[in-house]
Amino acid sequence: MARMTRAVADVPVRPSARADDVRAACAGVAAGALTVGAGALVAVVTGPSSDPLVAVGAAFVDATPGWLKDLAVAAFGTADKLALGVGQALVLAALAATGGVLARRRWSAGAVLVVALGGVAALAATTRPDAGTWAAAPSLVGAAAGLWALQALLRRLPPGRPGVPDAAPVDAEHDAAPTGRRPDRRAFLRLSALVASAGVVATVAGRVVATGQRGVQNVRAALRLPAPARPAPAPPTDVEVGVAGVEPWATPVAEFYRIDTALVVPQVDPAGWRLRVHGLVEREVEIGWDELLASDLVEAWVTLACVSNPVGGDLVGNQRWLGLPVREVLARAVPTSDADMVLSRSVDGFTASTPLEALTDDRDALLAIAMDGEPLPPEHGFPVRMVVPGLYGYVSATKWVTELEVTRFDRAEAYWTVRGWSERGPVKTQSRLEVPRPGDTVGAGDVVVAGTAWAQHRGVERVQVRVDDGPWQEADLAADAGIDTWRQWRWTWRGAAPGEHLLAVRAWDPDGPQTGVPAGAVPDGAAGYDTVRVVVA
Ligand SMILES: Nc1nc2c(c(=O)[nH]1)N[C@H]1C(S)=C(S)[C@@H](COP(=O)(O)O)O[C@H]1N2
Ligand SMILES: [Mo]
Repeated sequence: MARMTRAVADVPVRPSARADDVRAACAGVAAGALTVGAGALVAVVTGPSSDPLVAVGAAFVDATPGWLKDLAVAAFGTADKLALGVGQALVLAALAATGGVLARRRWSAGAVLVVALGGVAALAATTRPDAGTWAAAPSLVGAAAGLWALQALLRRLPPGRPGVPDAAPVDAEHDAAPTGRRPDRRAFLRLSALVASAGVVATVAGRVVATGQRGVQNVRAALRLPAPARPAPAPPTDVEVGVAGVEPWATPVAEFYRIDTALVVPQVDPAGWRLRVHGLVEREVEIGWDELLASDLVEAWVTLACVSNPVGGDLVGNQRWLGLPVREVLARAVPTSDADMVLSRSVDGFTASTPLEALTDDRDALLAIAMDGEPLPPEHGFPVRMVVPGLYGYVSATKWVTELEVTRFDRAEAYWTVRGWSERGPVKTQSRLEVPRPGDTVGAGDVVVAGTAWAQHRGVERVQVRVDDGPWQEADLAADAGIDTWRQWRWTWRGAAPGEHLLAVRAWDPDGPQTGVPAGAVPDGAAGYDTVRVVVA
């Protein structure tokens, strides 16, 4: 017994003090969960973007340097929002645990941390582009609830623990005879778990109610779309090459890639939607939803691509869009002769810089209200978004759009330009090898190779395939549905010999073949040949 006491005394912090710290950390995490939950409940009244977690996350997204965001997209792809949420939860849990430990030693230290965090969240919420008058309320109420819970829990820390490390002589007896305190510990843990669960339930309930209540799902479901004044021509019947494993020519809406900075999908009621056109114009123009619906709408197939799409990647999709040509709204506003750019802005503060010319020439640049004959899904920009053939989404495809500022490239910068991406983003001519897939083993003899190529608003003229260091060979193109959409291709590899081979593909637009020089996505889109390594058995 004496030897044991000796051994324990060599440790600078008494085990009992350490156990108290662990409990205080638990109290901190539980109080943290309650903070978040209370915030989420208040946000039911004050709006989803005022939810402390959402507001801090959104501010973080906007403040993240471009390279880090690119890294996140590269690592997590379209799951980047989930990754952010998990990261946020871990950081918050660590801070909350620290707050608990601090507060046990010195209440004011823990309290300062809680108040500081609440203040940061309140600041983030009030500075969001769509912040309402009461945006700070969820964070402040949350912080108050957290303080209250933390104090209540720390008061119930099991007794008989002086607490401060080394403050008391080690009392092995004390730890060796816990029988009397066990119920206290249990009660404390039970209470902590209860507070934590209340926080989690409140968070989930708050989020669900907030989105459901403000949700535009019902409005969207009841909408009747007008018939297009100019319907899209039906795509040619042989627009697909008929090879299993090639992506469908028309991307199903449910599978259409989604990229945006919005942590909660903006819920925009069409009844209140307005588009304001201002800046370098002879007269400001405003147009509402009813007026938009009453206009002559046109329909067009357009392939939309993300600048972050890696070579061979799937951040690209083709759909039939219905909308009002942007040039008609601009024609009413009459841009002045010195204007060369339109900065479109969304409800949540995203901006894109589109060359004025791309919005006034004869291409189908649309204020789109539908894809695949249905109102836009909320995550794709309901009720109105832009779609501009030939340009990456980040400089053209503003979702939840409410503002067009006619301006100049030397006068204004868009969301991604500030973060290191090019101010202009014409889509690079690209081709993708979809069959066979990397690592596939194929039988010797004739092997079907197929995929998709795009060169929006220029048109895919040829596609060629190369095996190892052999010559480029001409692939067959599927039917042409216009220069704004992608085009499928196939090629039969005759007499494929056993062994490992590297297939490469390249597309041609009217200016020649796409570049084979590899480039990463930053600053203006990935380049290089898509290659696939296969084994011929
Ligand atoms: N409001 C808003 N619009 C936006 C974005 C955004 O972050 N916010 N991202 C753009 C980018 S980078 C792309 S690639 C397209 C993607 O459109 P989708 O999600 O409908 O496929 O939306 C564009 N429009
Ligand atoms: Mo994008």
